[in-house]
Amino acid sequence: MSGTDTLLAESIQAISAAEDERVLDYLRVQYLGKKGSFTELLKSLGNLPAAERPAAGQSINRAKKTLQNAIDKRRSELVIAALDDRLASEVLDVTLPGRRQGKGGLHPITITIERIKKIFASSGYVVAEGPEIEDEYHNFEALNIPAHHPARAMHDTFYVSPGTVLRTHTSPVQIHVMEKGEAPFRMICPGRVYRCDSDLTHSPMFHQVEGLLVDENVSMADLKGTVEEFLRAYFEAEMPIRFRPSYFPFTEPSAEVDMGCVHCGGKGCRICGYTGWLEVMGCGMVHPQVLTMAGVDNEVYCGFAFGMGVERLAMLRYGVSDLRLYFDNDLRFLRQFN
Ligand code: 2NM
Repeated sequence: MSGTDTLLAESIQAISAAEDERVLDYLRVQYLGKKGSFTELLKSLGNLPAAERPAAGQSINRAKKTLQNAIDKRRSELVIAALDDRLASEVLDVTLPGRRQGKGGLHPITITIERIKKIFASSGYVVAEGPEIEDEYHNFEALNIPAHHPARAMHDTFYVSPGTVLRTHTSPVQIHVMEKGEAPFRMICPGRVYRCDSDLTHSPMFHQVEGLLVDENVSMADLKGTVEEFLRAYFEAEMPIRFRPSYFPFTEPSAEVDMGCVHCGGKGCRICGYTGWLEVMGCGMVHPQVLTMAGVDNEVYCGFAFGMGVERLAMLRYGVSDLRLYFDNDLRFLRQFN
């Protein structure tokens, strides 16, 4: 075997064993570069007898071409192998489900207020809102609750400063509307109210919806029909209802509305205190004094009003057993309403 053949065999062997492009480039320079083995071989042609030089020269050039082809082939093998490695390590399964943005939802108290608003809106009631910080006049005096009246103590008021309170009910909103507008009125007032009272069944902040209708010849029968219709719509069922005489300074007469116990169906259980009835709202005919103070002529107009606790109504409808669940913001609880 000639020197050229030996060098070609050796170099081909080395090229096919090259494990990356860097090594391959190094070998190319070693064999074919300006000072490479094949170049040296060509330079040594001069040592041969003149007659042998053309054949030897051709043989070396053929070997160089063969080697260059081997280098090109090895290079493309390495490029493909590198690409296969990347494809294997950076594999992405496009059929996997995406990571979705979690969807928010409304709080059950908000859902309940919206439902109540919708029911009354269908009877022409407008929604009125007002400030949570009120003057004592609108929270008390205008509602026929004078200073030193026991009803003030009853309300466990939070005082912001002398003469200014956190509203203990949403009735002051109705007083504002009557003061500014002209009868007749038909409104519901949802919102936060505050009472210094906190235990298993009372939260210092809770939500109320109060309703007020003022017109000519409004009767207690209108009030009873309105309350009955509302509870039927709200609970989506025919509910047994009873009116029980009660007292509020701002209504006369006044009544407490009871509903057949949703838990025991009226048989009597722990929930209803073994009476078969649950208290769901208070109501009455607006006291003529309240109308007069708000600038409504009580010789022409009269009206009824009612008030209910949203948390309590939501508990009854959704079967929530603990008032505090509404304020914990535990997503496991909140998600059940959406
Ligand atoms: C209740 C019960 C009875 C009431 C009265 C008024 C106003 F402003 F017209 F005088 N608003 N709301 C009222 C009456 C509220 O809640 C238990």
